[in-house]
Amino acid sequence: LKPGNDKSDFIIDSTEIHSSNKTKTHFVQKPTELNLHGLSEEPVMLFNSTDVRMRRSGRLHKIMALDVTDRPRDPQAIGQFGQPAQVPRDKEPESRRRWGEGHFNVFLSDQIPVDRAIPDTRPHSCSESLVHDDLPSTSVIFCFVDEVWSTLLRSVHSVLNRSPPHLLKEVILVDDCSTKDYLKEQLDVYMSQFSKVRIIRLKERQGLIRARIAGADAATGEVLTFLDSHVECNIGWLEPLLERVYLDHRKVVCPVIEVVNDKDMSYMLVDNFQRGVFRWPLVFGWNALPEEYIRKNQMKDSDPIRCPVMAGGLFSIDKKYFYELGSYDPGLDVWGGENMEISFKIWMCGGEIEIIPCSRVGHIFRGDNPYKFPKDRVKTVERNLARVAEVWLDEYKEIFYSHGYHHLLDKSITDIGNLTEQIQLREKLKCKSFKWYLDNVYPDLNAPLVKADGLIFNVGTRKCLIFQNGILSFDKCDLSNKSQHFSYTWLRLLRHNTSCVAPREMHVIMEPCDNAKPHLRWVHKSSAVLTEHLMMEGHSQPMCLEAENNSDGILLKGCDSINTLQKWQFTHYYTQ
Ligand code: UD2
Ligand code: MN
Repeated sequence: LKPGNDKSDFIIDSTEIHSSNKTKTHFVQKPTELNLHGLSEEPVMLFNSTDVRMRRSGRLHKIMALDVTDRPRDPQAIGQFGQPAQVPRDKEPESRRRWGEGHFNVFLSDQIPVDRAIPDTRPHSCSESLVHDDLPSTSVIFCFVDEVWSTLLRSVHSVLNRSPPHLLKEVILVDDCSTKDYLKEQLDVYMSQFSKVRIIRLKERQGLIRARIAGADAATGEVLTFLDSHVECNIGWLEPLLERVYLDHRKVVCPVIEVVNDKDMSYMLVDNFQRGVFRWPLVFGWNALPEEYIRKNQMKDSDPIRCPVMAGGLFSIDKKYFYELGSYDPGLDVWGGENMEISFKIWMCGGEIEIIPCSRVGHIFRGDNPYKFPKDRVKTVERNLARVAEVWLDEYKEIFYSHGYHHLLDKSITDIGNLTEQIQLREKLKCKSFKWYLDNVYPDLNAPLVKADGLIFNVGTRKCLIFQNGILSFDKCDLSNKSQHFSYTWLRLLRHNTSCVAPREMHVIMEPCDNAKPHLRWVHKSSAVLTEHLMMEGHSQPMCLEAENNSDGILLKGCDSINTLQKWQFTHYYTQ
């Protein structure tokens, strides 16, 4: 995660978090009186939702704006009320030196009270929202490896101080085999003052995915709430999440992730109406709901926002449902991709993902991972993503591989491990197709199945390519003739049904298509000079397909940018 140049522009890998320049001018509001009186008998549809299946019908009350830090012990402390903290001049070298301990301003974090107050950034209407009085309890699970002491403590305190006690079953700290001494005995001693906090220690480094599974296995609450170990839960954060799970156990809900600034540790609110999406190749990102959509649906800033994918770190899920879904793919290592996996799984197998604007949690976005990857970082993440693509993306996985991941198709380079169980799980759960997901959950993603298709027209001969009786040749163009239909795939194959155009000495033949075979790849439309050519990929001497003028044959010749016999056009192009 890489912070951008200024507060308003955070880049997370190619992910943007939009955050407003201004920190809110009014800070913590007085907590609304613990309001258990405004009970209503009417089962009101909450959060403007039209799609909830009521499970139970407890009584309703206002969200407990519980915040024992509202009147902090030390109002003058640095960073208090979520305000920006400043490193004194003479401490700058120390602050710089300690940056690497967490890839954020560890020096400042250590100065700021572990139970500081932060501004209540919820939309105004949230204080009026109602929740049921028989919500399920939750186990909050923090997985960590080598987390900075003060941020880990601040995360835990924010949960203990701002969660209604009867809803907080326990806080589980899963230590993913940290190497730091202070995370051992010292942490045990510190946490022993809180009866709800339990520490689980993994004997070997498992990575955050298997660490979360270990935490879930140990949890006794009805709902699992996963959090990163460098967060600050805001006022009233928990009830709106649990309310949604209560209304429908297949809703998986995320708080709005706000920004705890990595440089000055200020608490910054983010723009409304942001939803989690992905871009190719499965890169998580934020995307603002279109104004038009907000207007048409008369959305309030407190309404849940349906998300094609979740960011990954912070969410609540019904515990039984988590296991029904087969938890996470335990074959995912260390970090990355599990957010895609669980998101596709949830939507395609009958659930939903929402961001709940009345629930807000600050998170420190860090420019780098402050822990070591047991194996190469890039390779680990790529491998995780390939597992997800293989299990969930159906024919669309080609789009993923085409975005810089061709090498993952070569089994001799990357072993992505066994996927049998994951594939069986998908069958057992009778999950829908990725096409269904695209059509219904993320219709605005541009995901054509091929780059181009139709006839392949040769500019020089004005004829079209035809594959008939096992022979590739030319004929008069005829769109109704299926033998003239080809597609240019994401992996750059020239495909006709299951056969693909392949070079054979100075000619071409048709071979069974195989995405892992580089010799079947043709470069088309991606070179400035050879605009309409079909050039063999990966040759030092550029070789292009050329129509033989007299014989209707096809040759492989040295590329020539002006020779029209080497220029080819498909009927339809779906990408530039
Ligand atoms: C985001 C998610 C994160 C996770 C990740 C993709 C948010 C705010 N964060 O990246 O939760 O979904 O994308 O995988 O949505 N950890 C371990 N063992 C490890 C590595 C990490 O326990 O081997 C812990 C780590 O200490 C932290 C949590 O897992 O508490 C998430 O790691 P991160 O903060 O480095 O991930 P982040 O926020 O960059
Ligand atoms: Mn994080």
